[in-house]
Order: sequence, then C-alpha cells, then structure tokens
Amino acid sequence: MNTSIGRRGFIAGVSALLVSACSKVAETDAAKSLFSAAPEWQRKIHRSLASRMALAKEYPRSAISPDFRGNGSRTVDTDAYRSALAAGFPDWKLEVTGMVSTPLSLGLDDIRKLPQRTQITRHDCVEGWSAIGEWTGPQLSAILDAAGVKDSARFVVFRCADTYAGRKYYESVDMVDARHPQTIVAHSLNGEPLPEKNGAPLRMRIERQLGYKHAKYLTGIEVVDTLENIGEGKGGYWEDRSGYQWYAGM
Ligand SMILES: Nc1nc2c(c(=O)[nH]1)N[C@H]1C(S)=C(S)[C@@H](COP(=O)(O)O)O[C@H]1N2
Ligand SMILES: [Mo]
Repeated sequence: MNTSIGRRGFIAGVSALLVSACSKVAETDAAKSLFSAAPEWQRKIHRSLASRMALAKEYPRSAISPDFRGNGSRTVDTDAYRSALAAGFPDWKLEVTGMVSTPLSLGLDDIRKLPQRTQITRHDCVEGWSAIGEWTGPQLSAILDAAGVKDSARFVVFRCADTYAGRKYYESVDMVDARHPQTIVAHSLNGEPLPEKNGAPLRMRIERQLGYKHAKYLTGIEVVDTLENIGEGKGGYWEDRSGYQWYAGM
C-alpha cells in the first residue's frame, strides 16, 4: 500500500489556502512585514503536518511480544458477544455513519476484502507497559473514502461494544490521525483473528497515539464536526473520566 496517501494533497491544500490569504493581506502596505514573514509560517505548517504524517517505527517479526497483554476491557460482558465469539462473528457489523455521503454497514468479509496493510508496531500504554504486535486490516482512509466524508467533518469517533466500569468505551481522533497511513481497522494480530482480550473481532490501530486511543470491540465509526455531544464531550472514555489528554500523539 502507498504509505503517504493524502499527505501531499493535504499539505498542498493548506499551502494554497495560506498563499491566497497572504496575497490578499499583502495588498495593504501595513501588512507588508506580515507578508515577508509568511514563508516562515508556511514552513512551520509544512513541518508540523509532515511530522504528524510521519510513520511510527515498524519492527521485525523477531521483535513480536510472545503474549500481547489485554488491558482495560478484556471481553464484552454480554451473552450476545459470547455467542458471536463462539460462532466467529458472522453477523458483526461496523457501521459508518455521520457526516458521510454513503453510510456503510460492513461485515468482517467486507473488511477483509478491502486492500490490507500489515504493520509490526509497539503499543505504549500510559500505565507503563508496552508490547509489540503485528496488526492487519484496511486503512481507515479507505473506509472513509468509500463512505465519502463531507468537507466540514473534523473528527472520527470510534464506538465500542463494551462497557468498562459501567460506561461505554469510545474514542476519537482528528482527520490527520484518521487518514494517517498506519491508522487501520485491525481484524488480525500476529496473523490470527484478534484474540478476545485484544478486541475481537475489530479494533483500531492508530500507531502514532498512546494505547487508550486504540478502540477495541469496534462497532461504529461516526464522522462528526464537533465532539461536544459525544459522551461527556472530551472525546474519549478516559478523557471524560480522568483528564487524559485527547491528543495522545507520540
Ligand atoms: N473498547 C475498549 N477499547 C480499549 C480499552 C477498553 O477498555 N475498551 N482500553 C484501552 C487501553 S487503556 C489500552 S492500553 C488498549 C489495550 O489494548 P490490548 O488489550 O490489546 O492490550 O486498549 C484500549 N482500547
Ligand atoms: Mo492503556
């Protein structure tokens, strides 16, 4: 798979915006010093976007952890989940909704038919442990493109089947992380279907972000322009509960 999908287009778009804003400003004398400073802001924006699109380190097979710990919810505590797990999740659906032109309802076969990406990365939990695993699944950007994201959309919310300590788990990222080449909807760990404790049958991998962003037991992807009305409004389970930072980039 191409590892830099969208990066050039995105940066070019931002630059074009700045250039057109600058040429208007430059028409007034007062703004001349601002205009001469413009190339420096453009360089800064290029640098920060380029750094956010940079790839997380990938590892050789020999680095894979023998056991990838399960953390937080290690299952979904419902009869429906237990029987779906036993049957291999024939009816599991990933619903893609919100600010899209074509809402989607994808089964596991649909997910496996999309172009796949495999990556061996290190997961870092804020609780102070790490594990290396090989994850496989389609890039989230391919799913977003299939659904057709509206221009004014700003965030992608991940809905999960589990409740943890009595509340539904959820997470969210901005469009830069959503379209990052290593942001995938993973159905496999180390070449096998996801284990129950690691989020079977689907979970997010968002490799430039800390562990709590990687939503497990994924049932929905919701495209929104504000996080205000989601959960308690801070963009994620731990962000709402414990003041974890919404932007957990590494
Ligand atoms: N649905 C859901 N996703 C979740 C959690 C959870 O409790 N529920 N825990 C998060 C945290 S804090 C971490 S570190 C990782 C753990 O993933 P693992 O169980 O595969 O190690 O999942 C994240 N995603
Ligand atoms: Mo975590």
